Amino acid sequence: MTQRELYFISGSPPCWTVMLALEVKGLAYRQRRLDNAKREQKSPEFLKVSPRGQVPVLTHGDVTVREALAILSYLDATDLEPPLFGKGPKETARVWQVICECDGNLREPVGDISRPLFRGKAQEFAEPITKAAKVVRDELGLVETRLSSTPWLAGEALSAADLTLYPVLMQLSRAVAREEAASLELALHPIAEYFPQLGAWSKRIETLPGYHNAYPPHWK
Ligand SMILES: N[C@@H](CCC(=O)N[C@@H](CS)C(=O)NCC(=O)O)C(=O)O
Repeated sequence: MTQRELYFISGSPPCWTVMLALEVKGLAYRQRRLDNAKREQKSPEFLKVSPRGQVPVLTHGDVTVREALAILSYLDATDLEPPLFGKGPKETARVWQVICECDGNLREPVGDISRPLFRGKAQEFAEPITKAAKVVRDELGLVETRLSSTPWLAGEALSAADLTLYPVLMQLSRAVAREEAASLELALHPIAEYFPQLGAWSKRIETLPGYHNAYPPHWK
């Protein structure tokens, strides 16, 4: 059997998305963790695999795939069950819609909140953090409404949409839980208190088989 290898940085949302997908599909793979503090992703050796020095990267025999969504679609093509991009046009469209909404509307403001908070710069960046929090709250409100009618973001089945949003939400959740965030009153912590459907959905993800294998090692 051809070995799969996944290059990743612990805690990186797109890497976590791919790891969850591998676990959900029950696919064996070797974890190749790169140390961001040592900038291992910019080593000459790794730049041959990923010219931008970015993760995730999946290698599988003579195939190398970069970009989380491209990797998910590769995994669906080699091992369909369970399908991550829907069964039929309506579900497929919904999966992509949610992914595009997450990438277009949430990823950046979540980064604007989490980067300064992780670096202990809450006060210095109080204004942009507060602004980004408003955008995030509005967007999560829309997700909350969606989850009041279906268990998963694209309908009745888990999909790439769920695996894309979950790590982004966890990044946010860790950031806003920091002590320095309290004085900013972002109305995002704990997320499940403000968005109960999202809280219940997170719990569903957390009971998926293999969830713990995909959990960022430096958070354990
Ligand atoms: N669009 C890419 C994003 C890749 C990306 O931004 N990776 C970050 C980790 S979240 C990275 O490799 N950062 C290290 C660096 O740029 O040096 C994907 O979804 O795979």
